[in-house]
Amino acid sequence: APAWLSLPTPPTAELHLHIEGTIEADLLVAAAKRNGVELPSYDPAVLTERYEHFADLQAFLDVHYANLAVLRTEQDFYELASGYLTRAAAAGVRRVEAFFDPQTHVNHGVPLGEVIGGLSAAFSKAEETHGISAVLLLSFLRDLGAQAAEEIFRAAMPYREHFVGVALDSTEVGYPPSLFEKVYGMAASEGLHRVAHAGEEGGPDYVVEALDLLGVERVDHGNRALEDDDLVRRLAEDGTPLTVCPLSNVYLKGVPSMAEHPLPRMLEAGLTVTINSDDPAYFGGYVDANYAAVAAQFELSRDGLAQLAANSFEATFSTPEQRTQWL
Ligand code: ES4
Ligand code: ZN
Repeated sequence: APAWLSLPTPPTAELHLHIEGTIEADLLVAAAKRNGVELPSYDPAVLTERYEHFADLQAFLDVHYANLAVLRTEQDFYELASGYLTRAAAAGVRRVEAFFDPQTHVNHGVPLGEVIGGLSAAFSKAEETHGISAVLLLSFLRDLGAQAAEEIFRAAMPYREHFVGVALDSTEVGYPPSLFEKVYGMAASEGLHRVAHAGEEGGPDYVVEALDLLGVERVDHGNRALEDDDLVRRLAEDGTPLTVCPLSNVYLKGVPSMAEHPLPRMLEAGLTVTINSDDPAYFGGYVDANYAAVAAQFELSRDGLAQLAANSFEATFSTPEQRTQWL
C-alpha cells in the first residue's frame, strides 16, 4: 500500500468553506419536500450524479444556486450547518471560518434574520456538541455588484455580532475586487476581518487588487498568483495565507488534473498554503479527502501534512491562546 495511506489526516482549521456548498442530497430532498419546492428529481442518487460534472466555475454555480431555492426557514439553515459540523468533526476540523451568502437567500424571499439565526444557532453550540470552534464570514456575491453588496452589508449590521469578517465569492472574471473597495472600507471600519476569492479563474491582477484595494488578510484560492513573480515574493514575505482547495480546482477545471495542481510550486515559493474543501458536497469530499488527495498525489510526508495543518491554525482569525486549544 502507498505510504500516505497510513497517514491519518491531521486535525485542521478549515478556512475556505461555503456553508451552502455542504448541502448533501438528503437535506436537499428533505427541505424541498417540506417547503414545496420543485426539484428535477427527488432521488438523492440522481441529484448527486448531477453534482459531479462541471465545465467550469459558472456551470457549478448554476446548479448550486438552483439547489439553494430549497432553503426557506431558520430550521433549514440550522440543519445545513449542523450537518456540516457533524461531518467536519469526523474530518478532523477543530476550527472553521465559514462563508455564507446572504444575498442568495434574501433574493429567494428568506428573511435575513432566519438565515443568520439558523446558521449561528448551530455554530454557537459547535464547541459543545462537536469540539469545533465555528465562526461565520459574510460573503458578497460579486456578480450582483457593489450597490447590492453595500445594501446587504447595511441590512446585516443588526446581526454584526454573528460574523467575524467579510468575503467575496461567486463569478470572478468580469467582477474585479476594485468594484468592492467601498464596502470593504465599511467592513474595516466595523472592525471586521477581510478575505476575498481571487486568482481562481481571474488573473494575478485580481489578487493584487484584493490586497491593495480591499486589504484582505488571506487570499481565497490564489492559484493564478503564481503567474506573477513579484506578487509571489510579496505573498511569501508578508506570509499572506492562501486558502487552497485542491479537489475543487480539479472538479471546476481550474487545473487539468491533481498531478498538475500548483501546490508543490506554492510550497516551493514559500507561500503559506492551507488545505480546504470549498463546496464539499459537490467536489468529492470534506477537508480530510483534500488532505488525502494531495498526500497521495505529491507523496507528502507526515511532516508535510503537519505543516499544512499548522499553517491553517496560524491563518485563523484568533489569538495564540485559542490556537493552543485546537492543536
Ligand atoms: C464560489 Cl467563487 C466560488 N468558488 C467556489 N464555490 C463557490 N460558492 C460560491 N462562490
Ligand atoms: Zn470558494
